[in-house]
Amino acid sequence: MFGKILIANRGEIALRVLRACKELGIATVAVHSTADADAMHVKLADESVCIGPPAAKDSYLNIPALLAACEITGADAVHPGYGFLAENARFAEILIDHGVQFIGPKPEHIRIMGDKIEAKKTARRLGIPCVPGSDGGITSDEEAMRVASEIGFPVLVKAAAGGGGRGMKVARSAEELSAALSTARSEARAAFGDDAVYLEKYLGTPRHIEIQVLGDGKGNAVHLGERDCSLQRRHQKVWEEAPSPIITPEQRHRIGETVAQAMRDLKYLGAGTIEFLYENGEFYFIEMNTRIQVEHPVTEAITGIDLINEQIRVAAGEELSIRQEDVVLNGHAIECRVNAEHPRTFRPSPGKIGYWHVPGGLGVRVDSAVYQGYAIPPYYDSLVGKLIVHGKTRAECLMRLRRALDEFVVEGIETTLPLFRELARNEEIVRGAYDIHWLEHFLAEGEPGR
Ligand code: MV4
Repeated sequence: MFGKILIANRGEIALRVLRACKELGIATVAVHSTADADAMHVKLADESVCIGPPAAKDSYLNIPALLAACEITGADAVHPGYGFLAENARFAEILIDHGVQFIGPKPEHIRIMGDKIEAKKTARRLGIPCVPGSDGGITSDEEAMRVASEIGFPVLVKAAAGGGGRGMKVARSAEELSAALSTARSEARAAFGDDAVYLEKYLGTPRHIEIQVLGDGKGNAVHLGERDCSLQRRHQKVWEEAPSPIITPEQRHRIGETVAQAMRDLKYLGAGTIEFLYENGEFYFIEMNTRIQVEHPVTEAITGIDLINEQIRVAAGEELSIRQEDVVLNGHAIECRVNAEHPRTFRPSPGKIGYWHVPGGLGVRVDSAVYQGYAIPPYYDSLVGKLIVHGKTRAECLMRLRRALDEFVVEGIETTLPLFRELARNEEIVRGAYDIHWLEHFLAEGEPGR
């Protein structure tokens, strides 16, 4: 097992990793920018190293500074959290070349899944159902037209280097296809320096459902059920829940087994998420994330499995603590991402937190790295905390969520808490009747001029 782990991140996920390290008896190193000198992860770590100025590109993304911090402190592994360098295959390789373990998947798997065309080819080869579309990249208008007439309009042009909603263009008819291709291509070239694109059937009203997996890199892998992350705004998840209110145990078993077997065949190492769109009873693979995700606590709540602990242990060469037959899904969990933003306009609201009171009690977890009197810096994402609520049934979970939201007090900054108080009481949300467009429609309804 590792003796000392450097946590190459900040905020609540840095704390989450710290806690797992402490429970494993592993020493911790925090790194921070000059803007984060008084951040909670710095206070709670055994040691800390300042790695640069506020801008992430000069600090949390600064690979030479992180390598130096490993060298100075004698850390033998790095946990990247999510975001920043978590899905940078080159970073993983560089660490390994310097004798430092990367707590995450093998670099080759990070690289494959980072290229959405390669990811889809790999998924298809492994027997995972995919959205109908081109077999690889599209190299001409004629090829695009041929694929589109096979699958039918509307179609979606996606950038190979994209993901998370960047670099997509819909073509509703043959007339729109050529323009969609060239726009997607030039946007992708500008944004990613790579203009490779591919084509998919456009699904109109799907849900976003993702499966959590864990692998030991030696051919053992398990799935931990799904999360429904359909409630998003501008490709930012807002509310996530597990299990999905619309998936049957049979569907869960079938897609879960397919995905787990694929990860065994790949000899996947660490935590991963396979993202699907779900429409009319069918799952369609879109992307794979090779990192721990923000919403991992809902899976922890219903499985009782400590995902960060598993990530660390398998990275150190140990076996998974669980076999598939030991995985039992228990009750229902919902996570709300509480952001320092105006609850309707989503304008960022950094600044000093006044009164801070978090809810507690049975089935309530708050993952946060802020504290009363802490000034949220304007340089990073606006997440101030995640409220995760667990209950025996979805109804109990929703009741507990309403109670917990009413207990939560944050003064001094604006937060999205009022939005969650509305959502937790909304009749369609309570029924589980929502798709990937529901939240944006809901938010647009109160807007003037609509
Ligand atoms: C799609 C789609 C419809 N059809 N692919 C957006 C983010 C990226 N991960 C994939 N995305 C989508 N891919 C096909 N073939 C609709 C979306 C999409 C979306 C997906 C998940 C959650 C929210 C979304 C919001 C808008 C569009």
